[in-house]
Amino acid sequence: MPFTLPSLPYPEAALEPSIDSQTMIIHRTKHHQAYVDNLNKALEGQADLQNKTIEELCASLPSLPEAIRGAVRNNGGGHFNHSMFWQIMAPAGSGGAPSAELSAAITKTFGTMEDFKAKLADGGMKRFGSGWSWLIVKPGGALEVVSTANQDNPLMKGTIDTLGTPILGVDVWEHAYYLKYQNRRADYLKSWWDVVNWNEVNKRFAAAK
Ligand code: MN3
Repeated sequence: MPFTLPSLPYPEAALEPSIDSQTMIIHRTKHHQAYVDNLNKALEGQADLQNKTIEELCASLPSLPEAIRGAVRNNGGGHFNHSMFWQIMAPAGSGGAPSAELSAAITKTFGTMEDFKAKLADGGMKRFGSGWSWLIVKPGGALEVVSTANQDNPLMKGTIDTLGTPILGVDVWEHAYYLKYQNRRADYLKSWWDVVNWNEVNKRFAAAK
Protein backbone atom coordinates (compact mmCIF):
# COMPACT_ATOMS: atom_id res chain seq x y z
CA MET A 1 0.00 0.00 0.00
CA PRO A 2 1.81 3.13 -1.17
CA PHE A 3 0.00 5.66 1.02
CA THR A 4 -0.40 5.48 4.79
CA LEU A 5 -2.13 7.52 7.47
CA PRO A 6 0.40 9.95 8.97
CA SER A 7 0.69 10.20 12.73
CA LEU A 8 -0.25 13.43 14.47
CA PRO A 9 2.67 15.61 15.59
CA TYR A 10 0.80 16.29 18.89
CA PRO A 11 -1.74 14.42 21.06
CA GLU A 12 -5.37 14.43 19.89
CA ALA A 13 -6.44 16.66 22.78
CA ALA A 14 -3.64 19.18 22.26
CA LEU A 15 -5.68 21.56 20.11
CA GLU A 16 -8.45 22.00 22.67
CA PRO A 17 -10.42 24.14 23.13
CA SER A 18 -10.22 25.22 19.44
CA ILE A 19 -10.68 21.64 18.22
CA ASP A 20 -11.92 18.95 20.59
CA SER A 21 -10.21 15.61 21.01
CA GLN A 22 -13.10 13.50 19.71
CA THR A 23 -13.26 15.52 16.49
CA MET A 24 -9.51 15.08 15.99
CA ILE A 25 -9.73 11.31 16.54
CA ILE A 26 -12.69 10.75 14.21
CA HIS A 27 -11.38 13.20 11.63
CA ARG A 28 -8.01 11.48 11.28
CA THR A 29 -8.68 7.81 12.06
CA LYS A 30 -12.01 7.58 10.21
CA HIS A 31 -12.23 10.31 7.55
CA HIS A 32 -8.55 10.63 6.63
CA GLN A 33 -8.05 6.86 6.91
CA ALA A 34 -10.88 6.32 4.43
CA TYR A 35 -9.23 8.70 1.94
CA VAL A 36 -5.98 6.77 2.28
CA ASP A 37 -7.69 3.39 1.87
CA ASN A 38 -9.73 4.48 -1.13
CA LEU A 39 -6.72 6.11 -2.78
CA ASN A 40 -4.71 2.91 -2.41
CA LYS A 41 -7.62 0.92 -3.81
CA ALA A 42 -7.89 3.23 -6.83
CA LEU A 43 -4.17 2.79 -7.55
CA GLU A 44 -4.17 -1.02 -7.28
CA GLY A 45 -2.15 -2.53 -10.09
CA GLN A 46 -0.82 0.87 -11.26
CA ALA A 47 2.83 0.67 -10.24
CA ASP A 48 3.80 3.86 -12.08
CA LEU A 49 1.16 5.87 -10.25
CA GLN A 50 1.90 4.24 -6.89
CA ASN A 51 5.44 5.60 -7.14
CA LYS A 52 4.31 9.20 -7.47
CA THR A 53 4.14 11.51 -4.49
CA ILE A 54 0.71 12.71 -3.43
CA GLU A 55 1.61 16.19 -4.74
CA GLU A 56 2.54 14.69 -8.12
CA LEU A 57 -0.72 12.75 -8.25
CA CYS A 58 -2.75 15.89 -7.55
CA ALA A 59 -0.81 17.86 -10.17
CA SER A 60 -1.18 15.16 -12.82
CA LEU A 61 -4.93 14.71 -12.41
CA PRO A 62 -5.90 15.53 -16.04
CA SER A 63 -3.52 12.88 -17.42
CA LEU A 64 -4.65 10.06 -15.13
CA PRO A 65 -6.72 7.20 -16.57
CA GLU A 66 -10.33 8.32 -16.68
CA ALA A 67 -11.50 5.27 -14.73
CA ILE A 68 -9.61 6.36 -11.61
CA ARG A 69 -9.43 10.13 -12.07
CA GLY A 70 -12.48 10.84 -9.91
CA ALA A 71 -11.32 8.53 -7.13
CA VAL A 72 -7.85 10.10 -7.10
CA ARG A 73 -9.35 13.58 -7.16
CA ASN A 74 -11.52 12.89 -4.11
CA ASN A 75 -9.28 10.58 -2.11
CA GLY A 76 -5.85 11.76 -3.21
CA GLY A 77 -7.05 15.28 -2.56
CA GLY A 78 -8.37 14.18 0.81
CA HIS A 79 -5.02 12.59 1.67
CA PHE A 80 -2.93 15.60 0.65
CA ASN A 81 -5.25 18.14 2.24
CA HIS A 82 -5.47 16.40 5.61
CA SER A 83 -1.78 15.48 5.78
CA MET A 84 -1.02 19.18 5.40
CA PHE A 85 -3.81 20.23 7.78
CA TRP A 86 -2.38 18.21 10.71
CA GLN A 87 1.05 19.72 10.11
CA ILE A 88 0.00 23.35 9.89
CA MET A 89 -1.70 23.18 13.28
CA ALA A 90 -0.05 23.11 16.72
CA PRO A 91 -1.15 23.54 20.32
CA ALA A 92 -2.10 27.14 21.09
CA GLY A 93 0.94 29.20 22.01
CA SER A 94 3.43 26.84 20.37
CA GLY A 95 3.00 27.66 16.69
CA GLY A 96 5.16 30.78 16.61
CA ALA A 97 4.33 33.75 14.41
CA PRO A 98 4.50 34.59 10.72
CA SER A 99 8.11 35.18 9.64
CA ALA A 100 9.19 38.68 8.64
CA GLU A 101 9.15 37.56 4.99
CA LEU A 102 5.67 36.06 5.20
CA SER A 103 4.31 39.03 7.17
CA ALA A 104 5.66 41.39 4.52
CA ALA A 105 4.11 39.36 1.72
CA ILE A 106 0.76 39.18 3.53
CA THR A 107 0.59 42.93 4.22
CA LYS A 108 1.69 43.71 0.66
CA THR A 109 -1.05 41.48 -0.76
CA PHE A 110 -3.94 41.86 1.66
CA GLY A 111 -3.29 45.12 3.56
CA THR A 112 -3.00 43.83 7.12
CA MET A 113 -2.79 40.47 8.85
CA GLU A 114 -6.39 40.99 9.99
CA ASP A 115 -7.47 41.66 6.40
CA PHE A 116 -5.82 38.41 5.36
CA LYS A 117 -7.52 36.46 8.16
CA ALA A 118 -10.87 37.97 7.22
CA LYS A 119 -10.34 36.99 3.59
CA LEU A 120 -9.43 33.39 4.44
CA ALA A 121 -12.44 33.11 6.77
CA ASP A 122 -14.66 34.65 4.11
CA GLY A 123 -13.52 31.99 1.63
CA GLY A 124 -14.48 29.37 4.19
CA MET A 125 -17.82 30.94 5.00
CA LYS A 126 -18.81 31.36 1.36
CA ARG A 127 -17.91 27.77 0.49
CA PHE A 128 -21.36 26.22 0.16
CA GLY A 129 -21.32 22.66 1.44
CA SER A 130 -17.88 21.13 1.90
CA GLY A 131 -14.43 22.34 1.00
CA TRP A 132 -11.34 24.28 1.98
CA SER A 133 -10.06 27.84 2.15
CA TRP A 134 -6.37 28.23 1.26
CA LEU A 135 -3.44 30.61 1.24
CA ILE A 136 -1.39 29.78 -1.84
CA VAL A 137 1.85 30.87 -3.44
CA LYS A 138 1.25 31.33 -7.15
CA PRO A 139 3.92 30.64 -9.77
CA GLY A 140 6.09 33.76 -9.60
CA GLY A 141 5.71 34.04 -5.84
CA ALA A 142 2.56 36.11 -5.29
CA LEU A 143 0.13 35.16 -2.53
CA GLU A 144 -3.58 34.59 -3.03
CA VAL A 145 -6.53 33.26 -1.01
CA VAL A 146 -8.61 30.70 -2.87
CA SER A 147 -11.37 28.30 -1.95
CA THR A 148 -11.99 24.80 -3.32
CA ALA A 149 -14.94 22.42 -3.17
CA ASN A 150 -14.93 18.95 -1.64
CA GLN A 151 -11.34 17.63 -1.49
CA ASP A 152 -10.03 19.61 -4.44
CA ASN A 153 -6.90 21.69 -3.86
CA PRO A 154 -4.86 24.34 -5.67
CA LEU A 155 -2.42 21.73 -7.03
CA MET A 156 -5.14 20.17 -9.20
CA LYS A 157 -5.08 21.34 -12.80
CA GLY A 158 -8.53 21.59 -14.29
CA THR A 159 -10.41 21.96 -11.01
CA ILE A 160 -9.60 25.57 -10.09
CA ASP A 161 -8.79 28.75 -12.05
CA THR A 162 -5.84 29.80 -9.90
CA LEU A 163 -3.23 27.13 -9.30
CA GLY A 164 -0.49 27.44 -6.71
CA THR A 165 1.28 25.83 -3.80
CA PRO A 166 -0.92 25.76 -0.70
CA ILE A 167 0.99 26.87 2.41
CA LEU A 168 -2.00 27.09 4.78
CA GLY A 169 -5.49 25.67 4.48
CA VAL A 170 -8.52 25.24 6.69
CA ASP A 171 -10.99 22.39 6.39
CA VAL A 172 -14.59 23.65 6.35
CA TRP A 173 -16.29 20.27 5.99
CA GLU A 174 -18.81 19.84 8.80
CA HIS A 175 -16.84 16.81 10.00
CA ALA A 176 -14.04 19.23 10.96
CA TYR A 177 -16.11 21.14 13.49
CA TYR A 178 -19.70 19.91 13.89
CA LEU A 179 -19.33 17.98 17.18
CA LYS A 180 -18.20 21.11 19.01
CA TYR A 181 -19.55 24.00 16.95
CA GLN A 182 -22.62 22.45 15.24
CA ASN A 183 -23.74 25.01 12.62
CA ARG A 184 -21.40 27.76 13.88
CA ARG A 185 -18.73 27.56 11.19
CA ALA A 186 -17.73 31.19 11.81
CA ASP A 187 -16.87 30.42 15.46
CA TYR A 188 -14.74 27.47 14.39
CA LEU A 189 -12.91 29.60 11.83
CA LYS A 190 -12.27 32.30 14.43
CA SER A 191 -10.95 29.88 17.04
CA TRP A 192 -8.86 28.01 14.46
CA TRP A 193 -6.30 30.84 14.26
CA ASP A 194 -5.25 30.00 17.83
CA VAL A 195 -3.87 26.65 16.67
CA VAL A 196 -2.15 27.64 13.44
CA ASN A 197 1.44 26.40 13.30
CA TRP A 198 3.08 29.47 11.77
CA ASN A 199 6.52 27.86 12.07
CA GLU A 200 5.37 25.21 9.59
CA VAL A 201 3.58 27.74 7.35
CA ASN A 202 6.79 29.84 7.28
CA LYS A 203 8.75 26.80 6.12
CA ARG A 204 6.25 26.05 3.38
CA PHE A 205 6.28 29.70 2.27
CA ALA A 206 10.09 29.74 2.09
CA ALA A 207 10.11 26.52 0.05
CA ALA A 208 7.35 27.67 -2.34
CA LYS A 209 8.25 31.25 -3.18
MN1 MN3 B 1 -11.65 16.85 6.79
